[in-house]
Amino acid sequence: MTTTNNSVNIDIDALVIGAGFGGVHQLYNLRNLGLTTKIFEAGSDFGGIWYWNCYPGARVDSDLPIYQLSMPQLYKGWNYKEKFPGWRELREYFHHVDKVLDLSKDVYFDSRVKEAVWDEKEHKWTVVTEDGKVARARFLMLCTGIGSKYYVPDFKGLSSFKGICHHTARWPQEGVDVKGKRVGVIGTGATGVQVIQEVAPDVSHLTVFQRTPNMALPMQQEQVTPEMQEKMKRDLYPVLFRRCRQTFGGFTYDLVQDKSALDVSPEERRVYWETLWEQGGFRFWLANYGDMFSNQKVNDECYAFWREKVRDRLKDEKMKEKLAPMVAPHPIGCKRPSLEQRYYEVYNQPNVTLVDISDTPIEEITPKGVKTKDGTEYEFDVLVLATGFDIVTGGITAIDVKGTDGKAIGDKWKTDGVHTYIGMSTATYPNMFFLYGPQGPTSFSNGPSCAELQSEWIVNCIKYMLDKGYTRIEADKEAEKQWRERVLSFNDQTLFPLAKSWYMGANIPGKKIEPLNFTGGIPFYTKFCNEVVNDGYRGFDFAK
Ligand code: NA7
Repeated sequence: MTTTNNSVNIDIDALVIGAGFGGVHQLYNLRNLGLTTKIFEAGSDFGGIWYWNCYPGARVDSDLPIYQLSMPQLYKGWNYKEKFPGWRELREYFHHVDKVLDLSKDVYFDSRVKEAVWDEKEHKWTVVTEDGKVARARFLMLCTGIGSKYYVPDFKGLSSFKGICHHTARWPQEGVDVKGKRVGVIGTGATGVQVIQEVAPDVSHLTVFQRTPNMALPMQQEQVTPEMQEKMKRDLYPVLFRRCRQTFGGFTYDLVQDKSALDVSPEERRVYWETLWEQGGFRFWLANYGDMFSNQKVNDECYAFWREKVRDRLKDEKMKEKLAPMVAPHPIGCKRPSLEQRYYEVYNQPNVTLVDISDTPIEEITPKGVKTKDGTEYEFDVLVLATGFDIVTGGITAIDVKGTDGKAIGDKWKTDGVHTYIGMSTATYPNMFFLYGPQGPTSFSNGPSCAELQSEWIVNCIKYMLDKGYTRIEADKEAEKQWRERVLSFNDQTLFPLAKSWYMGANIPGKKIEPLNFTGGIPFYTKFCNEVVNDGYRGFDFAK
């Protein structure tokens, strides 16, 4: 229920929603432009996704050092403990950012925005939170991230469950003791894989409900020392952060674009793939031959390699077929792979059951646990819903954002499909920008790389407006139509449409099936955005 909060009623230059990477970058840089800027953040602390996702095993899939902002004043005073840091470290990182950039004074926490309405007369947004805070602002920045709206399937009887049940994105901040408990996990996406491998050593029995096997890749986690990082900071960090702007996914490694996997001998391919496997992380995905994403034959070869590696680690023949089937359920790499550390060994444990719900779907949740269509009831003390998010668009459409025609953005995109101009702006919603959102290079990217480059573009655009005395900017309808066509045509040349994935909006019943990301990679995207600027912000209309 909405309560009023008359103590906060502000008139400012820019209102940022969200205090994750994108939000803090915006706050700092807009303030540096001389704009009065505030953040409304739904959580009680910084971190965005890392505030909410404190489930067992939550950690990032980007490797050292690139999962941080590239500002020297930040990285100089910061060292991670692990190559792939977990949620606790990431929260500490955000506290470091807060301290160095002096952010807290401009952030309202526990402030979930419910609506934003454009005022055409004043060229301003009025933004209201659930607890009644009001901000009037010239510019509105939606830094809501890709995973701020979690998704719970409409399971019959869910509320009847008598044990402990949480979605991973609403895991209690104080944690849940799973030691010696009977635990069920529904979902084997990136999150499910992390939970499963983390809790497996502690529970009395683990039951995994899998609909589609995750084509998980080896993380190759390492502990890292401050000495190692200090040395890298001197010699390498600037180069590595620059490199992130030059690669398809904003990582330090890149797809092989100059040849097909089929141009080289099977032996050369094998050697390359073994190297990627050993180096770990997303390399088998985003440093592979680029035509893995467009050529079915290449994709089949990649899958065969992956399947052999996984099957080698499993003892039971039935488990091999469930987790790494002979026939791939979808092209490898076209659903988000998880990075795993000991995931497959979990299924060699005698106290682990894998229920294939593509064969026997979940019928209902009962007071004791989960009942499947074949009548079996699995009993639990703890039930984990690792069922994902209304991803990429959900954080934006959850807010009742009304533009020049008074239509809510969610309704508009639902009917017409997602329309944006260069993934940062949309027609009829003037002076509103979003980053790390739809139709950008978002979901194949290292988060901070993508957020930073979009944030910088937006800040430069606002600087341009201030210099020219403009108070209004709006994306042109024809320009955004063309950008949508570009997004669709890039995607049509890939195998992504063949997978029922959240990249295509296919994980949420009723959501329009369409590519939510630009699949042309960061260098192409950046070049296009720069051309827009060089052509005097082609595709945008300005007014005073
Ligand atoms: P994902 O990748 O969307 O995974 C959700 C999982 O839940 C996936 O295994 C789904 O099976 C399963 N699921 C979804 N709905 C149901 C129903 N109704 N019944 C049974 N199982 C279901 O979300 P994650 O949280 O793992 O990852 C999200 C991303 O956020 C992550 O990749 C990062 O980039 C950030 P399916 O595969 O659809 O058959």
